[in-house]
Amino acid sequence: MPDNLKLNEWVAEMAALCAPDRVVWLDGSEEEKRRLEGAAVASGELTALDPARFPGCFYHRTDPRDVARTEHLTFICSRTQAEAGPTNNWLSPEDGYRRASEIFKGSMKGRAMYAIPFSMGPVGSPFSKIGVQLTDSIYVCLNMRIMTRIGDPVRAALGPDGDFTKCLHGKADLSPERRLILHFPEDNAIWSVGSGYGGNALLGKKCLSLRIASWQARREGWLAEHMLILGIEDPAGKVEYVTAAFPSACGKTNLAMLIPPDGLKRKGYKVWTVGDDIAWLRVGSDGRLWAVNPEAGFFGVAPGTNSRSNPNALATARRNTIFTNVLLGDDKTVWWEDGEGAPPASGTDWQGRPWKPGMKDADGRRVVGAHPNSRFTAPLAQCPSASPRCDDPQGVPISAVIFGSRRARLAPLVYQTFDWDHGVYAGATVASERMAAADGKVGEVRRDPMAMLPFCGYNMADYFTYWLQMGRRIPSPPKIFHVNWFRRDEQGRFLWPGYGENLRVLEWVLARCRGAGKARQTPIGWVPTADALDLTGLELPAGAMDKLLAVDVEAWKAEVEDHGRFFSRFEGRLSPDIKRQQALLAERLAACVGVGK
Ligand code: GTP
Ligand code: SPV
Ligand code: MN
Repeated sequence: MPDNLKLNEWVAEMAALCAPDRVVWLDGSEEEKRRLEGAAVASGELTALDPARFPGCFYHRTDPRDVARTEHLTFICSRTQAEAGPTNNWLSPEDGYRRASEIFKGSMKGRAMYAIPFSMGPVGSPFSKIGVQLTDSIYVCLNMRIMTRIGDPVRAALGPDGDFTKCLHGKADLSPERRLILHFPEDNAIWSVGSGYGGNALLGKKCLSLRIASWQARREGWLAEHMLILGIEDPAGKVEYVTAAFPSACGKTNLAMLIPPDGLKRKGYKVWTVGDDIAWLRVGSDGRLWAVNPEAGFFGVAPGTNSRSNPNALATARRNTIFTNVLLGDDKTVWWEDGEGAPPASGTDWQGRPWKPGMKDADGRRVVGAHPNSRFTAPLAQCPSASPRCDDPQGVPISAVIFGSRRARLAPLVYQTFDWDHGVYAGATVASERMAAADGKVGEVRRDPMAMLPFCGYNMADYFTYWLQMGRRIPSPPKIFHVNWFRRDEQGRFLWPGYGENLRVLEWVLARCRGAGKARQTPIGWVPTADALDLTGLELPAGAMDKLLAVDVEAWKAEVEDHGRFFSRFEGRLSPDIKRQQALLAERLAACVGVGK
């Protein structure tokens, strides 16, 4: 192995701080995997599942106070606060290092510190980024092994003087009072302490591939986004790719693994999964936008995953998978709400308490077995719809970029924006009901621009400006759309069946990219005409399609005012082109009082 002086010095320095018994370098081998699994089972960190029904699978429970990303404890430690912007928490680098050092100090005494060299993107690709994560958690090691490419090949690719993101992680005492997730973009470093939950602890994921990468991307001329990537193959064998940005727990994994609905089967579509959470986008030599998934696995939401909603996810997570905070059956199976089949007769819930089906709490409410944000970690290669292009260092060319969110009202099922700048505006004004993926009030609507509010590593006003500039740099830019699978009727029921049926919307999206697909012009963009989507075999209640495609002008006027309130947070830093888009939208709405409903 080539000696990387900078790496060795840094590891020595971090080991001096955390004081582990020993430092163990991960090589990425199968033998090493088995050794780590054995050690984790022996210590109780992991439980091996029934090998007949869940071969190679393990169960893990995090501390009940540590089951989601903690955004209020997540900081961008740029030199100036202005660089982090009003939507990020900020600490000066000095304060960040000092406060975290106090928690890290001596925290690994008596235990091992593992060093994980990992590559985001195929090993050795010029577009990939290398990180080295130090951690005292075997659970983290085994998850990183699934989610990223790790070990000796990465260390070899790093070479004697290659650059890498310095990622320090420690569990400490897991108390929220002593938890910090810190990003030092100028130092290319991440320090995370006091959490063992995925998004806080698997530092290759949100910390590196979005917060640090978005910062690097702006300097290097590309984009790091919270997006799925999928390919749609038509019967002639032509595959077109789209990316979609939806906030956490709003349907990326599901859309990325979509199975064509019965009514469209006759058309012979195939859907290929390239990624379900993160896309790195670059302008290709052909002038199009190209997307790479830097990850190698899925860290997917378990509840709601069943053979009707997402059979591909279920098949992917049948072996070699780590289940976190789901229900553990006494028969060494796992189960979750809206999962597959009947729950086990008895088990342990996500809080470590005995559980039986149908249990009620003191107030008569059903006690759930799995936490709403419980997850499975599974290798992408096991997905039946995994694209053969997943490891292609160039990635795949993108025809459409889709923004989406959970909105009970307002946003129609789908609309196409008029041009790139309008598309950026639609992305910048995404709002969604909060889900359980992060601590906070579930159901509350908040602005989540480009689904990146918790993940943009720099000032969001600059991020909008950068998106606008990118549009000028892509000779053949993708078209930009907005979707909403979550519109509800007066009784609060979903108007759209969603899941596989979403292919009907993607079909229209791709038709629009080719200059086909019927649409009417509305103030907010191009909306499908009532007969534009192929609804063969789909029984919708009478009037549902009209409600799904309605544009309520008065409600949109109020929405634009709210855009203004959100943008006012950015004061003098907001691009005039964003303000222009807002004025244009307001004008279009004003010009059509009462119409367009
Ligand atoms: P992160 O991994 O947190 O970034 O989330 P994600 O965007 O990948 O979310 P995921 O696909 O796991 O979806 C989370 C929840 O949305 C699950 O409860 C799904 O059942 C539900 N969901 C996904 N797609 C649809 C849909 O088309 N319609 C409806 N009604 N629900 C959906
Ligand atoms: C999300 O919350 O958007 C996730 C899960 O994809 S985590 O990795 O925890 O961020
Ligand atoms: Mn995500």
